[in-house]
Amino acid sequence: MAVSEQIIRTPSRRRFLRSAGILGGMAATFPAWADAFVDLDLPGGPNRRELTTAFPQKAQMILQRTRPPLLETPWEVFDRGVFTPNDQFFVRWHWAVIPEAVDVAAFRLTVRGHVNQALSLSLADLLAMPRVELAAVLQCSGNSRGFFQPRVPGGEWENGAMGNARWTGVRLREVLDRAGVKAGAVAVRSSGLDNPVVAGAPKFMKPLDVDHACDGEVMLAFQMNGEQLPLLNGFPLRLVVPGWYSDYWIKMLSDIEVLDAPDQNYFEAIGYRVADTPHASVKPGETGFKTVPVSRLIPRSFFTNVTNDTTVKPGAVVPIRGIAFGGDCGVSEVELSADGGHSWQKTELGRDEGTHSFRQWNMRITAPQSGVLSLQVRCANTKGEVQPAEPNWNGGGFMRNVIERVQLKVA
Ligand SMILES: Nc1nc2c(c(=O)[nH]1)N[C@H]1C(S)=C(S)[C@@H](COP(=O)(O)O)O[C@H]1N2
Ligand SMILES: [Mo]
Repeated sequence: MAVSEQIIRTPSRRRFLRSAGILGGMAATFPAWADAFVDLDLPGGPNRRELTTAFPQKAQMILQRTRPPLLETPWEVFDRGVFTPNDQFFVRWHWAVIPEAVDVAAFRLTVRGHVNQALSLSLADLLAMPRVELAAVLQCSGNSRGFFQPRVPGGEWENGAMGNARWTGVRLREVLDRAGVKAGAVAVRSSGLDNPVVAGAPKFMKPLDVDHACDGEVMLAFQMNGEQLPLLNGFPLRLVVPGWYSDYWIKMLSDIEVLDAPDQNYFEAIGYRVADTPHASVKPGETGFKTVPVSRLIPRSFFTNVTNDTTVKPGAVVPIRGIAFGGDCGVSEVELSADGGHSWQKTELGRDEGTHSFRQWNMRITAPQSGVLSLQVRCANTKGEVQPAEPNWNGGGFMRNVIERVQLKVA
């Protein structure tokens, strides 16, 4: 019980300022970011990244950028379980004006626009409403961008711009019902406490269709894995949009505007759009295609306990495991191929934590007597969508979901 007390009581504003103070002290602490380094093994490099513990409420993370912070989850974390710990959950912000502390007593969420009654809700108001909880994968649409060839600009992530958490909060639908959405409303646009660094630059915001916003799954979450949200993951409140890419999951959510016309802001009308083609794929240099906003997740699966650096003994029986997710629906099956994709064997699936969660998969494979053990893994979701054998390509580096491969040495 007492989530409300927990949120209101801890951390105190003073303690929070202290723990979050490092954000303000960035310039002063530079260049002492690194505790260690990691090699991301991306095509075309550069591959060396610093590992840092310099960010508040975060354990060791891969430093992709300092300001605004872009922190990737080290890959080993995904082998430890299907829930990604808060202190190693990835971080991505568009603009660098991010509050270093949020006063939970003064915090208000406004709900306005095409509604009968504009609202200004405190955290206590929200905490008094009925709660929902579900597990869901949060994945940046640019996750794995560093593998795009030819290379595209943007955060050169390996595969760690994703995570899975159990989210607790209140339904967006209930909040909208309180305000009373007027007839003719088409979209619900959310934004947070962060701001652009220069005047005239667009604030980060994203809309959902009214029907989607009211589907009963879209949630205003104040807890992640049973704890309050880390500041960098959106404390005190964030939107959770199960089955959709994370650009819709607005952090430090402070404003909800109901629109009576399609949203024309930059991040919907211009940014975060992809070709309306299979796998959002185009040819490098291609123009003139129709675009649509990045939206629902598509299936992916990964190896977590073996990499291209793994060596196995000749003839050994090797346990192979990983994680998968279905996208905007559940995982139907995860299959492994040890013969270049000619034949596929079903892996054993771990516990089902819910439609939108990571799911673990397991398999035992016998290594050959010499050479290499080449493996591929693919996920099919409950809609029958399967990962493609060929990587997609687009200029934004969005929506990669090609079948993953590893090559183990036998020696
Ligand atoms: N307020 C706010 N919310 C935001 C963003 C942002 O820049 N500002 N970035 C979005 C994008 S593109 C991603 S990938 C996720 C990252 O969430 P995380 O930092 O909790 O991993 O936040 C989303 N929500
Ligand atoms: Mo993102």
